[in-house]
Amino acid sequence: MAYELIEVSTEAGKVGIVRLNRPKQLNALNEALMDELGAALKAFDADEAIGCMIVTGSEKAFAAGADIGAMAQYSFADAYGRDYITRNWETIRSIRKPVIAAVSGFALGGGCELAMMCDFIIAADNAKFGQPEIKLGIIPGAGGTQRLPRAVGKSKAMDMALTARMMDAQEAERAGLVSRVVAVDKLMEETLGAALTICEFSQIATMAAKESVNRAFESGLSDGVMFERRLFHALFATADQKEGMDAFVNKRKPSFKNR
Ligand code: CO8
Repeated sequence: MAYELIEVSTEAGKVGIVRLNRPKQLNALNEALMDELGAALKAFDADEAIGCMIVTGSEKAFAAGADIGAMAQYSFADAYGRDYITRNWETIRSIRKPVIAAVSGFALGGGCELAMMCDFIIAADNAKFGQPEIKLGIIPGAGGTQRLPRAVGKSKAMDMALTARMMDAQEAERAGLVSRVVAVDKLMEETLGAALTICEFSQIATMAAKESVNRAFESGLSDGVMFERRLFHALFATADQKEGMDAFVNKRKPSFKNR
């Protein structure tokens, strides 16, 4: 598929990279871009050689939100009845391999929500996160009122959703929204390092780890722990578990085959 609004590349044949590419609109997210993003991530997910994906933007903007110009004249019938805007936003949640958001600059509204739909966020020191939808007479529509409180707690999430203030990278790290903050010129190097590390492990195990951590947000503790236990048990049926433990016992580097 030829892409117009994203750039797609790979690193070392193992890491799939999607760069949002609407620079004049600060990577505002429209239907066509979300279709392309979903298609690219699904293609990487289906490619056995790819072990991890990165979604990133430009230095100035990861994404400044859903495309306000496109939405401005939508009616309720367009938004709800015809499912404009929301139709293709959840594709990223169906991706089974790890997806890292590398965020530089603005991650606002749908941009912040997109970053939160990734498995973890590595932020450049110039990153700014926010849910400013209230200024437009709407509220977040892609998980901002749900994933943000789970990440940073009710008080900060309310503060951001109700006052529209932005959170800088340092505050986002303190609050638990992002896993690391790095200098802006080191963002891709650091994120690729994390992605390549993930690629060294068994894909089956990394998918199971992702699925199990995500389950923590969908279930009570006992159910979540039982879900984890079952996946843990299941991994003893893989060749990669034998390989990983044999390599440790024999003091050698493991070579996982995703089997
Ligand atoms: N949509 C469309 N165009 C945008 C957007 C956007 N979200 N953000 C910026 N742009 C455009 C500007 O219109 C401008 O275009 P032009 O040059 O043609 O005038 C260009 O990008 C550059 O923007 P600025 O001149 O404003 O740049 P500044 O550096 O002065 O400001 C800001 C940068 C602070 C990011 C500012 O552009 C801004 O506030 N943008 C809007 C942020 C916002 O409100 N985001 C939330 C949008 S609503 C949303 O995301 C709802 C998500 C629901 C998803 C539901 C799916 C399930």
